[in-house]
Amino acid sequence: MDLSTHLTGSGSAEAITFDDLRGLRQDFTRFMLRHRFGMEEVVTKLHILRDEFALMHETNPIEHVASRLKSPDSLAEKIQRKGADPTWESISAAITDIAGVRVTCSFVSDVYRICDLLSQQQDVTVKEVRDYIANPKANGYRSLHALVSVPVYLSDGPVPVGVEVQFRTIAMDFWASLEHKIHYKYRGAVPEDLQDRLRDAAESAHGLDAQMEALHAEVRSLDDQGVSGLPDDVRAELRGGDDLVPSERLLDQLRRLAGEID
Ligand code: 0O2
Repeated sequence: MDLSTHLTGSGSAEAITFDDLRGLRQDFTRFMLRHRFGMEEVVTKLHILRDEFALMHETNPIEHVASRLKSPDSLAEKIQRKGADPTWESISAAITDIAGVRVTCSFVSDVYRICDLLSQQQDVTVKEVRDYIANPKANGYRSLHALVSVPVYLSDGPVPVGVEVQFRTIAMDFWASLEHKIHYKYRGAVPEDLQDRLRDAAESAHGLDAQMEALHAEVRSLDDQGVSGLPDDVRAELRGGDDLVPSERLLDQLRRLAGEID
């Protein structure tokens, strides 16, 4: 598929016909549809994992799964910025997040665990992993990105489709959505002072993740030692229930517990 034949016809912009435009629109629809199907395949896989954890295990490492197809405007901007050749194949290769899935997890260890569980599936091919948790971006951005390919079975056979899966904790997601809003508000030219504060906030979010992970590990080891008799609501909260932010109530309960264990 070569976009340039549609875009320039016989070499000049004036040569575009309605048939060219119709063809281009059809090709674009087909192109985006494939990415939507690929995205839906990955979302289904993650929902299966989430539901299995929820029904069969006491903990659920997946908090939330969201997905989005890149908008035509955002896609056009990125094609231009990356200087991709005007063919569908080149665009697919250069723009890896046309189909995007975001998985929010409770703890950093869950982020890596769910990424592994998805990556190990037989029909998932991992093209690249970008670990912005181990190597955060200069602005403080943290997330684990897996660029995967999944087969989509169309009427004329299977086609591999690339999907970018972003795995993050709730704290990372909170930070990233705020940074995204600020970035757009200032159209990329974020004032230095705000950039510094965002970097500080990213470090605080990272600190919170580390604290939560440590608490979680401690409680798991208590469970492994067979310590019983914790009130149900405390167990639920410590096991990563609905409330993942360490509320005052949770901290009080922990203090109480610490006293009891001493
Ligand atoms: P949207 O609105 O989510 O679609 P790049 O060249 O940096 O634009 P690339 O090379 O495709 O992107 O890969 P990268 O760096 O892994 O980024 C892909 C996506 O990750 C971005 O898509 C964002 O969703 C997210 N991301 C990466 N860096 C940042 C960051 O610093 N802050 C935030 N908030 N998100 C980030 P888009 O197209 O930028 O945005």
